[in-house]
Amino acid sequence: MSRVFVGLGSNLAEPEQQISNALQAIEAIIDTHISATSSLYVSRPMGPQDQPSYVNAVVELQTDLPPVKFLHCLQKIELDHGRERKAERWGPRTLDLDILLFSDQVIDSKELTVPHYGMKQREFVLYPLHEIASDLTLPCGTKLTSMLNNCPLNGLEKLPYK
Ligand code: A4P
Ligand code: MG
Repeated sequence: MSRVFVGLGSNLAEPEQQISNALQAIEAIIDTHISATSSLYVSRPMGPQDQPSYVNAVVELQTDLPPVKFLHCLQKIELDHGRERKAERWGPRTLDLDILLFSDQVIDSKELTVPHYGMKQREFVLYPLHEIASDLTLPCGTKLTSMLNNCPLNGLEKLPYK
């Protein structure tokens, strides 16, 4: 079993519902079980500013799948939920699922970079991650708490629990 963290993001077509549907779909991946889910957070768009705010969350799960196979399962869920890949970098999307951490593995292949390349700077990743795994340390030895201390909230807000 590998302990995995996945970041979820959406800013189109009822983002809260998108995240909730994605959680169900992740739980349905073979040999995979969600063990913790953060609150939902509203965040300012990173990248082009002429797009709606995002809803973000992070889940912890246990899986028996190898990393690339697990990535393909996530990509299928993105497509099943109306994700269209457009040319604009960091443009709006119905659903984005990023593998943040995969146990203590360091992966740098054409398809997959783990830990996720942007996670150390992104408030919409670090704060939800801290909510469910406050004592986490990255494979490089950096503590989550020290990354948080260097990461302003940038308007990030927790949504009320539904
Ligand atoms: N890939 C490599 N490593 C990974 C990984 N760890 N997890 C590859 C998932 N995929 C990984 O992804 C492009 C390729 O990355 C995939 O084919 C996969 O093989 P993509 O989902 O097609 O493209 P993308 O998501 O548009 O690009 P990118 O650069 O990954 O964007 P990000 O980093 O996902 O950022 N603002 C707010 N507030 N909240 C957000 O969640 N998200 C983005 C997208 C922009 N602005 C945002 C947010
Ligand atoms: Mg992505």
